[in-house]
This record gives sequence, C-alpha cells and structure tokens, in this order.
Amino acid sequence: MLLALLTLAARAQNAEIAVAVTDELGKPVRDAVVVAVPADGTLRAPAKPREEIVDQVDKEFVPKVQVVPAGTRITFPNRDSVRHQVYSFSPAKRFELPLYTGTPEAVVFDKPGVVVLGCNIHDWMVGYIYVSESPYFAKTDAAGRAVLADLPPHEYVVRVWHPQLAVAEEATRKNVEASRAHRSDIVFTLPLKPEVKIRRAPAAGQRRTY
Ligand SMILES: [Cu+2]
Repeated sequence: MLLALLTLAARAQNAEIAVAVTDELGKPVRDAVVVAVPADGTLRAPAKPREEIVDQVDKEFVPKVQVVPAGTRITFPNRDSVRHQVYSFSPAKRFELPLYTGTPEAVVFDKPGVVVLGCNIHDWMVGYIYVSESPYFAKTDAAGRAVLADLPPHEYVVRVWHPQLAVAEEATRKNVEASRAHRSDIVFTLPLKPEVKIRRAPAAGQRRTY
C-alpha cells in the first residue's frame, strides 16, 4: 500500500512534453510520430515485449501509421473477405505474409526504423510501422497534438517523423529539458511533401472483386 502510494507520488512528479505539429501553412498534422530519447543516450530496456495489431479493413491498413517500441510482436489480422499478401522491403524489417485470410503468426519488429507496408494484391494499400528505440513516444491526433507523459525528469532529444516528411527525421531534433512535475510545450513546423495516393481499383461503377 505504502509502496503503491509512493509510486503514484513519484509518477505525479514525472515530466510531460506536450507537442503540437503543423505543416508550413500552419495546418495541424495528424499521424506524426513524436519520439523522445534521453540526451545522454541511456535507455531502459522495456520490461517485456509488447503485442500490437495492424488490421486490414476495407483493403486499407488500420491504423495507417503504427508506432511501437523495438521488440514488439505485431499481428496483421485480415478483417476483409478477400485475401491479402502483406510485405515490406524496408531495411528495418523485410518480411512477407503469403496470401492469407484470418490472422497469420505475429512478426517481431526488433530493429528501430521505419517499416513501409504494402500488399501484393492491392497496390494502393500502404501502411507504416515506426519502430522506436525509445519507450517514450506518441502519435499526433487530428488536431496535430500529442503528449509524452510520465517521463523521468531528464534532458531529451525530441524528434518527429511523418510519412510525408520532406527532410531527414534528424533535422527535426529539438532539445527539451523535462523537469519534475512540469509540462513543456513544444511546437514543430514540418516541411511536407504532397501525399501520393495510388488510385483504388476497381474504378467506380465496376463490380469486380479483387
Ligand atoms: Cu491486400
């Protein structure tokens, strides 16, 4: 009981970093990944590997951007009645799940980096898994906001990634001193490339099933 109270008290003392992300026109950017790494480079190893899910719903990846700590096991359940063949050629994780329905076995993402997902059957299906080396991360909501909560007080290097980011992720770095029981507000303005969308097949009016 006392220990639980002490733990709670310690948590309340921890720091928060609140982030707002906009594009160069000031428009909120959703699905931006915000990562904080202690400036001295020390990272605790996660207690135990996490399990996460990337669904396929109506021939799209859901969520389109997923962020996980390194070591996470991800399953790719197919909620559609058609088959999918999910793959990635990204250096952080090359894999392929041969044509399937239902839920194939989990894939382990143990190397930090961005993993771009595709489907061999549906060219327009594109998804992203951001594998974070740090346990401190968040993803922006529709208002372009994210909060990194319960951070041990420390100096952090905070950076942002987004699928349309026009510069290297490293170029977004900001140093933030996160102090005890304090909330730091930081703003990122990102140069973004236009979104490239592959048109879905079949075209409107056709009733072919892929
Ligand atoms: Cu597919």
